Amino acid sequence: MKTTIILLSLVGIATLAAATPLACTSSCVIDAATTGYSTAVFDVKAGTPLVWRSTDIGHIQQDGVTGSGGCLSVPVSGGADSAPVVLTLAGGQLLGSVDSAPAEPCANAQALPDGSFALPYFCRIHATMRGTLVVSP
Ligand SMILES: [Cu+2]
Repeated sequence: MKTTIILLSLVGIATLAAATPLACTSSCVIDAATTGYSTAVFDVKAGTPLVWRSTDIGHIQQDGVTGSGGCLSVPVSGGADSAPVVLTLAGGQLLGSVDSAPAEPCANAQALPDGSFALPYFCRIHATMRGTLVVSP
């Protein structure tokens, strides 16, 4: 009984640690393939450049869960890296800039209690490819 409780406690700690990874602060890359993104939730520090890297064919990352428009539309050619994307926090909202273009508000972002923002995104070509960026201050 005691062993079971200890094991369950350890599993709980491991789960918590996995759910709160440190935010990426340099060389931030998300692999993109028709089978999906390399990580469903990617934590990135605001202001840190981020790229998608295709491991197979071309993809177009778009913020939101469907449709077009928003703060990000990021094409990547097969086997290449996308242009750098920078997400910033200003005026209580999340802003996105692709390839040094003027930053656009991310209307699809959701503010989290800790001051971070969660931004869902998907591939416009392959609708089953979905992920979420968590941008921390
Ligand atoms: Cu795709």
